[in-house]
Amino acid sequence: MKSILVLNGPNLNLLGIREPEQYGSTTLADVEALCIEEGKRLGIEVSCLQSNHEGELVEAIHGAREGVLNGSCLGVVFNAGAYTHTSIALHDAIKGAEVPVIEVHISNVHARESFRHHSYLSPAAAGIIVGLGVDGYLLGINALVRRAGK
Ligand code: CA2
Repeated sequence: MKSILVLNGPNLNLLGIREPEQYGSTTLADVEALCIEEGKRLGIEVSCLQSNHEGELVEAIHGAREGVLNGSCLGVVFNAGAYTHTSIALHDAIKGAEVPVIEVHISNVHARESFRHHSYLSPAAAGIIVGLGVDGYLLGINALVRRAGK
C-alpha cells in the first residue's frame, strides 16, 4: 500500500483548543483521524507527525525520501506553521530530499499580517492550499494521489 505523511509544525498541537475564530474548533487529533480516514477511502496508508522543533521536521522530510525514491511514498502534506515564514532549512530539506510536498495553511495567510505573506516553502512545494480550513489537509492528500496517477 502506498503511503503519505501528514506533517504539522509548531503550535499546531493547540489546534481546536485556542484561537478557534482563526483556526476552527477541530483538534489536531481530529484532523489526523480525518486524514487517516481519507487515506483508507483512497487505499493509502496515512501516517501523521507533529513537532514543535524545526530539526525534527527537517528529519521527517529526509525520512520520506527513501519511500519517494522506491515509489512507496507519494509525498508529504505539510503545514509548517510559523516556520513557513522563517525556515530556509525546511526549504532546503524539501528541495534536497526531492520529496513532493503539498504546503497547507488552514487560514488564508494572505488576508493576515504581512509577515505571513511570504513562504520559504512555496518555491520548493509541489502545490499550495491556503485558507480552506482543515479540509486543506484532505485536499492535499487527494492532490498527492492524483499527481501520482498522472
Ligand atoms: O494557517 C495556518 O495553517 C498557519 O500555518 C498556522 C500557523 C501560522 O503561524 C501560519 O502563519 C499559518 C500557526 C499555527 C498555530 O496554531 C495555533 C492554533 C491554535 C492556537 C494557537 C496557535
